[in-house]
Amino acid sequence: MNDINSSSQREKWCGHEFLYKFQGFWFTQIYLETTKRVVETFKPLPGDVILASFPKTGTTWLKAILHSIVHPSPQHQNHPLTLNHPHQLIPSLETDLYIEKWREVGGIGSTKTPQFPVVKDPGKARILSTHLPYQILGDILNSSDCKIVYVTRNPKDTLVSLWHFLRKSSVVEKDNPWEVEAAVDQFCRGVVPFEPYYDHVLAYRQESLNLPEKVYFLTYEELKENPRFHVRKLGEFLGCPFDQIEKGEEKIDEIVKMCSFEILSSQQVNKSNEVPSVFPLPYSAFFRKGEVGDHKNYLEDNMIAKIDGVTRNKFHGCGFRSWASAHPIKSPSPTSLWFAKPFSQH
Ligand code: PAP
Repeated sequence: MNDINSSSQREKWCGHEFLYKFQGFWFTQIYLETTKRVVETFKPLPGDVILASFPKTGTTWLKAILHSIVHPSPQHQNHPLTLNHPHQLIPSLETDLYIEKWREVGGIGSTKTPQFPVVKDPGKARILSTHLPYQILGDILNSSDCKIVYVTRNPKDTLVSLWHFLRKSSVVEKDNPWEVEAAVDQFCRGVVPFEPYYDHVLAYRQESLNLPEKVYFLTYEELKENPRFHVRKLGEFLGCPFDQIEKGEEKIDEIVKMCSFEILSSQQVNKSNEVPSVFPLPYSAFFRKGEVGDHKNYLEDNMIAKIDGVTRNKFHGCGFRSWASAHPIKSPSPTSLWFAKPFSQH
């Protein structure tokens, strides 16, 4: 294993934490190690479904939806989503598999290979999630006939969600809180774990335009606005079309309802204070408000203007119009043409 302190550019983040740069993206120390290990050894299986996202953009919600589509369940007490947190049903590549599982066989430096989940039912896809950017994982994902679902979210709501989440964790120390001004500044500079956010989004977006049959790209806001549409389209995309099953329309309604914030966040398992993984936060921390536009309650006007400026510059012409206030743009970014199609192209 490389000596990360000498091999990577590093920058102070919050508390006593440093971030390390790897292939253009920032990681905490443990995620730097695990990311390198993923790059060295991970091979998706044909038929795998990889849920990719920047943190706090809708991962938990999509986990619930994808699991429900691939493993349809009758609506009763023993529904998997009443017994398990969505993160228990769909493991994260870099956290659950490459940190947790490797720990079981002696740590990430161990040469022993841990047991990763296998496809138990040959008729069903294996679903894994990742926060790793396409710039790092793309060649690996393209080496197999797997499918990718990518979800993203308004950067301001993403940042506010992340800020709340991390302030609950031991990463942020009580005597050295992560102030919102610092969070905005770091987000805009692209120095937050798994950042730059904008590069993360744009690369998956580009790939979804190049290979729409391989990459399904959607936003949190679109999913809020029309969950039925996306559940139906995701069913088609994953080879589980609802029009070919009995009572398909009712099934869509059931999935939308079961995976809604109101129903999921009220499940006992999702209110639990149990800490599920190496990440020092309980299951309940993955459900906060689940609203669009909550940043307005936390960000001052100047902070909103600062993020909007970066968003306009990076996403100009990409179809994210509602994510930054209207403002004349002097120099359109060269990525302008990438987002000519609306998101819901599928
Ligand atoms: P992760 O990347 O750490 O897994 P992720 O699930 O992407 O986190 O993001 C959590 C956000 O999704 C929270 O947003 P908030 O802080 O703005 O409230 C969480 O409340 C929201 N969320 C979780 N489940 C749902 C759901 N079923 N519907 C809508 N939003 C949800």
